[in-house]
Amino acid sequence: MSQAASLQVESFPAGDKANLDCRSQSLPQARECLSIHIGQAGIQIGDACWELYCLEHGIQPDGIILDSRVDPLRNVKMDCMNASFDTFFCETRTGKQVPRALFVDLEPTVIDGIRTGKYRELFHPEQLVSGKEDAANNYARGHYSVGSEIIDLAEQCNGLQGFLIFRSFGGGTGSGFTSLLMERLSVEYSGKTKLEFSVYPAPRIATAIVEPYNSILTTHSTIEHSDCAFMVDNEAIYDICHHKLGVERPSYRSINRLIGQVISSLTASLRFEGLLNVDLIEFQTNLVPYPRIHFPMTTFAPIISAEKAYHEEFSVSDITAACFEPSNQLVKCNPQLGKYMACCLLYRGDVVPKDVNVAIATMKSKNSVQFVDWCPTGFKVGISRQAPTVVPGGELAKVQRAVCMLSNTTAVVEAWTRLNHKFDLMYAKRAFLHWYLREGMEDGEFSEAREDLAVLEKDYDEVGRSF
Ligand SMILES: Nc1nc2c(ncn2[C@@H]2O[C@H](COP(=O)(O)OP(=O)(O)OP(=O)(O)O)[C@@H](O)[C@H]2O)c(=O)[nH]1
Ligand SMILES: [Mg+2]
Repeated sequence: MSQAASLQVESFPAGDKANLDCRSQSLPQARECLSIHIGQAGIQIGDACWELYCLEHGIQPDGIILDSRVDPLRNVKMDCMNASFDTFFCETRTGKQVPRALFVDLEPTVIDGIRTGKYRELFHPEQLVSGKEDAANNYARGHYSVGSEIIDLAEQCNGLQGFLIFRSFGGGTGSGFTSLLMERLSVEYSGKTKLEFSVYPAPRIATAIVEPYNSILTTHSTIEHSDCAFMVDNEAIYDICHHKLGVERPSYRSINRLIGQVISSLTASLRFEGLLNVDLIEFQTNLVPYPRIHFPMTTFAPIISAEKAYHEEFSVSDITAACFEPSNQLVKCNPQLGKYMACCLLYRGDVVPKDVNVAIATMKSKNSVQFVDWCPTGFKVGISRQAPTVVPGGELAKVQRAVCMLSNTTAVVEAWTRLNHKFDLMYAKRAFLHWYLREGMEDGEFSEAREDLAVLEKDYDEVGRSF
């Protein structure tokens, strides 16, 4: 339950374990991304993401690419020439596609779900790393060979671009283990981009009362190691699934499928080629004006259930406008209370630049979209030709076009303020603190982390202030 404070991440020795030889077959400058899925939330979201990536690229659960010439049952429209998915998958000598991914947990049950699930043959067993049950009770004793597995994956790349890290802020593993791993990655792979997809705790779905502690401790220790963190707030997504997709009591499965869809849009530019394809890494450069102000808000549209979609058509203007509606946000906060520093729109599917320009001009003319004084009212746009794919049997409708907006707005400070307040209520009474102290943490680490978060609130306040 507490932060995995003293867990060791094995340092990364130059290991050359006999492994798959799956270097990118194509160009020498291939820009591979390694995904690391940590703890229950990270792993289950990973499951949803890789399922969708496979469907999008026509890869079967056993890693073999469906070929329309030999397989008339193929229902995925995939344009092989436009796919550059070797950034996310590596091909073995036998022609099997293996995700460039690592799943890590301190206990085995969640990863066992992957080991026995539909996609069990997709992953190499060494990519699924879990601690032994007996070690799970005492994180301090945990010692895993995660480091060497990362080296193996990195060695299979021609030009490693960076890491995508998936985890929850609230879980012990998601917070504690990730902090340690990010530190190590900064040392061993300095200069490589590290992007995070982090689940922000939601009171209605939170499983542990100590989540505010874990969240603040991990934010403090990772803030200087992470280049950009996309927060997904379970409460916001729960509401989207409930209100927009008509799911009465959304499960993690529904929530994760929606998150998967959003992450697929974010990473589409890295996995498909295209003229107006702007790299996620390039977006991130535009999104982060100061190193610490790196928590963009994510919005997705259209979010519509399969039943309703038959009656509705969504134009580029419709979906662009929907990105400015709070009900489409993946984090609960009121953008009207803040100012934008940067705004990126990632379209996919049947979208032409002319329509995008019109839609953006309309949004700019509205008073509700306010930018900070020091930043031009710039929108950065990317278009990926590949329309979204949906998981068969899922709630989300198949649409011709979709957009994901990443905006760095000072309004997200609301999410931090909320969390800080929850931390303060417990910390004032020193509630649950003994669990952490028993693991070897010190009281000072709590006050230091909390002070850092207070500074973060001030930072946001400052960047939003007029000259
Ligand atoms: N979106 C989403 N959130 C999840 C999922 N599983 C857990 N969470 C959230 O993650 C937080 C709990 O952290 P976990 O990821 O379960 O914990 P962990 O990283 O495995 O760490 P331990 O405490 O060591 O088990 C809570 O806020 C949960 O609501 C999931 O599949 N999807
Ligand atoms: Mg867990």
